[in-house]
Amino acid sequence: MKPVINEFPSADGLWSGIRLATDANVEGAIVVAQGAIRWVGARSALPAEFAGLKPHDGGGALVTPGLVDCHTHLVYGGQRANEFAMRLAGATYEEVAKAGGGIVSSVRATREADEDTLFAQAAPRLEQLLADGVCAIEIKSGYGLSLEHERKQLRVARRLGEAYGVTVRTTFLGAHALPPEYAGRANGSGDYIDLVCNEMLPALAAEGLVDAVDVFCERIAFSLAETEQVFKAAKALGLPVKLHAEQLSDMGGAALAARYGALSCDHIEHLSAEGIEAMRRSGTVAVLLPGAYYTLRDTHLPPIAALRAAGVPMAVSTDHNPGTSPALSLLLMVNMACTLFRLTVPEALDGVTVHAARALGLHDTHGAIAPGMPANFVLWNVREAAELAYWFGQQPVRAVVRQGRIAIGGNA
Ligand code: DI6
Ligand code: FE
Repeated sequence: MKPVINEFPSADGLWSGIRLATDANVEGAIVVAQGAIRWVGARSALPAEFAGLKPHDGGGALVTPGLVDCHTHLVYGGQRANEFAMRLAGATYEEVAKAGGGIVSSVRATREADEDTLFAQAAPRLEQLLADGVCAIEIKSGYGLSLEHERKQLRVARRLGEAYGVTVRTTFLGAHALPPEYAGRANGSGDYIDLVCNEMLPALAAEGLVDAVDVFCERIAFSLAETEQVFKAAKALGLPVKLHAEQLSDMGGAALAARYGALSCDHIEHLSAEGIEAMRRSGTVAVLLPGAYYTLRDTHLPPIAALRAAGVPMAVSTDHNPGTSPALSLLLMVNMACTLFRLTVPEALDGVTVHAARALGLHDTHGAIAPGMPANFVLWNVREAAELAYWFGQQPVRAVVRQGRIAIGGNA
């Protein structure tokens, strides 16, 4: 497939007729040179040396940093609308999983699809997310559950990044579920985790396919001890870790992850006070996933007030996946983080920019508009930042500058 990025015009020049979300009452200006932010501030303070650069008129748009979707399972085969129906009829997520549905049914469909098929299925989903101003995205494996099929997923993730000119961070989630061929074996779970740690992870890391390592630590997935085994293997390879922690129950996963300096703990509906304190000490980001909470019709809220009081940075993400969060709009997650989780608007917007970048270890290059950083920013057709959380189902993007190119709204 032909890369689309080559068709995007350069964003180099002087962007004016914009209002920076940080100071929306005055006209702002951004200077982009060789794809990076050269200068940003009030138009009235623009140094004369930049005044003659190629002009880009923002038409009064509000500007924020490019959004970062820091937790997705974007690459998989098939879809699972049938399980949605089962749950509507009363089945729980855990019951669906035990009945042979759940993650394992996506594993079947993912194994059956070849790389090009997976790419073709994931590409339109990525395009939907990009249309909301996403400039960096995490994509996890975890629907292959064997070396060959995890490799295939991660390769597709890398190819998507290259084709669309979007920053992709790959996360190896081999410890997502027990593959069917290990289920029912005497030491199936232990044997599979050995395979994950001793064969799959080292091989995929050597191929440059792994930016971070994640585990689904849960009653229906992997234990705390198994999680630690995977973390040790990641650390031995110098890879950062993150964790699906305390989504359905308090397993103590967040405290463990914090001990390993985790970039983030995600879901965390059942996070304890000890978990919060551990995350605070280690600087671990709390990733909130309102799409999964909503889809599962969960009622156990993550401990937002306590996280806020402790000063733990909170990110917000789609958790896009075929089972529990078939969400394709990060802005909708901003709305839901406010309405369902009671984040303030600034918290929710920080959650999809600066804190989301931190959750991926990308805070030096994403989540802010600052001199020296690659140019990733969004022009929005709104008057004030609160509108980004207020409207839902609307697509207010006017233009997107991604990696120094005008990826959307090229005539701006
Ligand atoms: N937690 C989730 O919400 C997803 N994975 C995970 O560990 C669900 C994945 C799925 O149901 O396919
Ligand atoms: Fe997830």
